[in-house]
Amino acid sequence: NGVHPTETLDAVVVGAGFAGVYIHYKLQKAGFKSKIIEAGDALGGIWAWNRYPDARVDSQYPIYAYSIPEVYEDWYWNSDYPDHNDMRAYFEHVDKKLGIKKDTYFDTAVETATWDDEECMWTLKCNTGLVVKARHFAACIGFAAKRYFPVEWEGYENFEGFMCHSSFWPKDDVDVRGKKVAVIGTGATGVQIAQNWGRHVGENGSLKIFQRTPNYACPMNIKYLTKEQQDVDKERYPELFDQRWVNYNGFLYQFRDESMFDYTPEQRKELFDMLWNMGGFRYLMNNTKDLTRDFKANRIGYDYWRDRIHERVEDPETAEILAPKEPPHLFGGKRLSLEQDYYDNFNKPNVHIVDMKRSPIVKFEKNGIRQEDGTFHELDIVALATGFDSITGGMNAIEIRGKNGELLNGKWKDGVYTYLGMTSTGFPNFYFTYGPQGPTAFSNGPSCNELQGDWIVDVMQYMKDHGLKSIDPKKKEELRWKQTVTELSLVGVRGHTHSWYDGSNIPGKKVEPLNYAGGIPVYIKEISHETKNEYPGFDLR
Ligand code: NA7
Repeated sequence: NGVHPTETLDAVVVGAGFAGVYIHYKLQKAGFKSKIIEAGDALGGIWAWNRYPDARVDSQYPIYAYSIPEVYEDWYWNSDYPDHNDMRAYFEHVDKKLGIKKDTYFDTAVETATWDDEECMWTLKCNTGLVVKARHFAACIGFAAKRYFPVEWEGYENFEGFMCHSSFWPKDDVDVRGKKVAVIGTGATGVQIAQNWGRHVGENGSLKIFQRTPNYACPMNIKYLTKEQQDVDKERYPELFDQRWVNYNGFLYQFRDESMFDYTPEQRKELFDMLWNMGGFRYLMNNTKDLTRDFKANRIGYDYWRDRIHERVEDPETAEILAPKEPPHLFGGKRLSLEQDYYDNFNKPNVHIVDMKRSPIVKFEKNGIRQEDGTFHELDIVALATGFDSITGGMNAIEIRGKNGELLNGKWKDGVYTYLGMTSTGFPNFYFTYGPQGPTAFSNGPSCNELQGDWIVDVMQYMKDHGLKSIDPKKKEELRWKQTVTELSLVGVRGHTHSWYDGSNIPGKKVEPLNYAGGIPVYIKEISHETKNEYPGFDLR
């Protein structure tokens, strides 16, 4: 009759993306009874939702994947930056190897989660009627679970063409050939959609890209991979996956120890050219360390980037909007994106940039978009690539009640408080991954998720071994962590730039550092201090 009986578990995991699948797999292996609850209809998290054209991983092969040998031993990628089709196929493979789907409730959204301090159990209630009780509750819902539609634009409902947010794309894709199409937003997502539509819109169609802030996109320089090459690489996988723990971002490379000023201008150009040609985030993250620490070095880095973009865009006015003489923000302060032919598309007569800084969008009308200065853009298809209420939005959307009925979204209303970016005082036996005050946006997703997943499962194992019923971080440790996160955020360019990294993309949201900027190796020291010393920062019961 559609009504589920209450299910009692050791642990309930919410979200079947990289983190949720990993934690569930580890719990199964360790003999815990756990299940996953997933709002979507497939494994993969963001990769199950992200179906927009050219949605592609930005972290280079092979580390945007699990380090689990039984998963990688017979898995082969098509390219070193897999696309969303590859990622969905990958999660099918993961399921074949690890058997995750059978333990997952799909199409099920958690509405409330309530802690019972006597029983030391969480009760989760879902939109399908499912009720789950569990000792431990791990929220693995990712940093982009709540999409954002700009609130100041009027008349979304009046538009009679096709409109879609990047995170909720039709499974059949959208045929843009010969149509008048627009992409709004030029973050990592907007750049990917725009370059794809630039390829496919055809001579009889047109593409307008609405930009408020230029994205400092760098070349992806994608390479297609052979099976033979991957077999050779696989021998080194254990060593490569271990390198994630010694590099700041959980990548296979990091900033150089030298300063940009240790180089002559000629040597510097040689270095920049090399990093540029290698592609990916290397120009930013494998550059000299002062690129993101020193304003003068940052400007040199910006100017090189700007020159490279101006080389590719023929119309000087368009080039100036895409890469202005004066940097609109510090290089690396906002999330860069990776592109293939994004900039080249602007050389086509039917691809145009629309500068929203000069004149913002005010409303949608029946046949298009109106800007403040009255300019009207007639359109058939609009992609909204306007981002997310990132990092906290997904968790805040669930009614999570801890001790004394305290609501998590109430506690976090005027600022986020966590310990180690994985727990929060007053919410015992509650853990989260890839969320606030963790390395989240400053790290490779799977690296961060495996690291945090291991730590969380270790906590559960320790409690089981010691007959403990509840673990809750001490208030003073939570305050210390907030201070640490704040102090670290002031070092470097990110502390001087506003973006979704600090919540400022959402009107009314508290603006504060949402990511831990100490880097993966130092984060490992912090979290393993707790594990090794039997959780001195927590109250155990
Ligand atoms: P982002 O990076 O938040 O980008 C959103 C884009 O939408 C960005 O260009 C914004 O301009 C633009 N935007 C948002 N609101 C407005 C309003 N009100 N007016 C004009 N323009 C607006 O989201 P993405 O989906 O691209 O990427 C999210 C992350 O997912 C990405 O970084 C990867 O880690 C994966 P702005 O820059 O704010 O001027």
